[in-house]
Order: sequence, then C-alpha cells, then structure tokens
Amino acid sequence: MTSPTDPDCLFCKIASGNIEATIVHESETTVAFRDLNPQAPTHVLVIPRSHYPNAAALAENEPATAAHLFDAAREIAAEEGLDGPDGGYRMVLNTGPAAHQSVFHAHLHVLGGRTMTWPPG
Ligand code: DGP
Repeated sequence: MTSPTDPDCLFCKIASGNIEATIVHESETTVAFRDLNPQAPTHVLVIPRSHYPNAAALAENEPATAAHLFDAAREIAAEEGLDGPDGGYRMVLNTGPAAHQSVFHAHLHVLGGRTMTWPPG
C-alpha cells in the first residue's frame, strides 16, 4: 500500500524537507520537530510521514503508525529529560476544530518542562 501525502499540506512539506523545521527525531514512519509556537519549555510535534487529517483517521487506516507516534514520544521525552521519577510530560492529540486542531495532518504534541494544570482549557 502507498502511504498518502498531500502536496498542499504544511506538515507533509515539513516531513519531506520542503519546509524547514527543527527536527528532533525521525523514523521510517514518523518525524518530530519543535513547535513554532511553544506552550511549554519542551513542545515537540510528532507526525506520521503519511497524511491523514487527524489521529482518528490515522488509527483507523495505519494503526501501526499510530503506535509509532507514541513510541517516538517516549524516546523524545527521555532525550529531553522529561521522564524522571518527579518529571512528566503531556501527550495531546487535538482532534477536530472544537478541540483546537488547526493543522489537519495528524500530530501528537509532547509538552513538558513545566508543571501542567488540569483540566486543559
Ligand atoms: P493543533 O492546534 O493541535 O493543530 O497544533 C498545530 C501546531 O502546529 C501548533 O501548536 C503550531 C504548530 N505549527 C503551525 N505551523 C507550524 C510550522 O510551520 N512549523 C512548526 N514547527 N510548527 C507549526
């Protein structure tokens, strides 16, 4: 099966190297880069190389790749020193406009380096 891409998608362009980003992690199926508008000292976006509009569509069509996002997040959290016994980090998958999704290519936010609050806004 050929993985879908969208030539007009911002995150597809980052994944292919056509738009610059600060890449922190790469695998065969995922790319991770620093968020342009960080909401925490560490704010990394982990995306699939294939284009799906949100995490639900990714999970339905490429469940193995969806799992790879979480594995990449785990490795990034360790590399960024967020996984200590008193540490922690938040993984966020905004799905749909009402959840504040603004880029419609599935992405997992990894946020850490400060104490988080609950409930999320
Ligand atoms: P969301 O609101 O969940 O769709 O998150 C989209 C995130 O993408 C938001 O936190 C800002 C980030 N972002 C948007 N455009 C760019 C860009 O061109 N480069 C980078 N590195 N991040 C971007």
